[in-house]
Amino acid sequence: MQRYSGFGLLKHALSYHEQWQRVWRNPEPKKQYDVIIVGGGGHGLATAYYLAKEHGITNVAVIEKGWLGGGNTARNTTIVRSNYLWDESAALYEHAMKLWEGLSQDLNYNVMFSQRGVYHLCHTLQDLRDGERLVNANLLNGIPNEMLEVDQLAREIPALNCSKNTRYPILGATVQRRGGVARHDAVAWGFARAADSLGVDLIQQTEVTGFKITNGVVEGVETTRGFIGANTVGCVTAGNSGVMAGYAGFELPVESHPLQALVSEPIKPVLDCVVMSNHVHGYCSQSDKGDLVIGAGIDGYNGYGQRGSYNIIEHTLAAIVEMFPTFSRVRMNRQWGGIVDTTPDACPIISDTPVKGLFFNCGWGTGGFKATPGSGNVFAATLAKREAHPIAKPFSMFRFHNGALIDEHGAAAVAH
Ligand code: FAD
Ligand code: PYC
Repeated sequence: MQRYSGFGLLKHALSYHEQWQRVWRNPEPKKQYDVIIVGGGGHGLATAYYLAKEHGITNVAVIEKGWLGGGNTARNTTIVRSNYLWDESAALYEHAMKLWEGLSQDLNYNVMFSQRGVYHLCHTLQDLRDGERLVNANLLNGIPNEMLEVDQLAREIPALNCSKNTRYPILGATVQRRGGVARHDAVAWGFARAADSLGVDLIQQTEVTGFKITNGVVEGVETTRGFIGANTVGCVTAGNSGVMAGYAGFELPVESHPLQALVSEPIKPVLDCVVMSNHVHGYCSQSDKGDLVIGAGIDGYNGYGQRGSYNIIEHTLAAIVEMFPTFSRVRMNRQWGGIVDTTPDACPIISDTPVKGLFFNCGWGTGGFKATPGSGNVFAATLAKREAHPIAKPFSMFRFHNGALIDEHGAAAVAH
């Protein structure tokens, strides 16, 4: 992998970009690969990277219909945490958290992972009980999490309105101090660069339009640039996963919904952590540029448009102003939407399928960014061995046949 010295950076800065080397190649697709990954978001790119790095499988293509990271990966609000309730999901997200903690070094690329703490506010007695249950469940799994009383919370987050004179006064909070944020597009770029340097072909502007399946076995993908063969195909297409399953002739229990976010004009540092409230329903952090990064729940309707409705923005901002009254005078700069694929138990699908050799990694809904390295890591092992990685095993799509659901609607934190 290419490494730049300080002098190298200076030279490139003074060359006005003209002599900058491409960070990854732009190869023509080969006729046949050992593995094809459909979808060049963070999860697809991480899968390709770990296939090459940990399993020595380098004859791999990532096929992306747009540009790398242009889906939910670069549209999300970058919250990373591993405080999930059930053992299966706690293991999955904690696996990811441990990878995040060494990711910049591993990729030799600064993904700006900042463990600034993620707070979940409690506004009712039930919130407090749920919070305590979550903290205890996490501690049993060796995942540090804490319960805070409101006085302590007010000291830690001065901008938060902890007075009793609000519609739903804050009574306490949980805090996962190892949680935080990362720079989303740097995550895509870091994985892309590292995978490319190990020999993975990153094929952009190429849409997969179907699968070639003979006698129930996948043989490759039909694309807008023709057929590309592979006996192992991993589909990592987030909000488009239902469509992709349709191409393969089966149904997935996923619904595609818009999920919106917005950022404000940049302001001076005022919030050095992530604050989420399920109850008034909004969350906020502050980016290194100074923007307030804000979001809430999904738009209730199904759709594939990367936008959303005004009423969600209105409710979200009402919640933010209730939590942080001083933000009422801050102007919003931008709003956008992504398409998230939600499942009935708010947990992902990392699974083989009724088609031999075809695997799906999807259903991350509103919360897959935090899982990116862990998801790629266990999916790569699943593809390489053609057998579910132990952490991935509970997330089989067939749990919706046998009823072994893992209900994480509470810990998913963002309503859906
Ligand atoms: P994507 O990044 O969407 O990648 C899928 C790729 O597949 C896309 O690039 C797409 O173009 C490509 N594709 C689709 N169909 C085809 C095809 N036919 N052929 C070729 N390519 C195809 N998660 C968190 O953990 N924390 C958060 O704070 C958070 N906030 C969010 C806020 C918003 C507004 C949104 C929308 C999501 C948020 N999420 C969050 C969820 C998170 O963004 C996703 O779960 C995660 O990024 C999914 O990554 P991915 O790589 O699976 O999908
Ligand atoms: O999963 O933590 C999360 C999250 C926050 C915002 C959107 N998803």
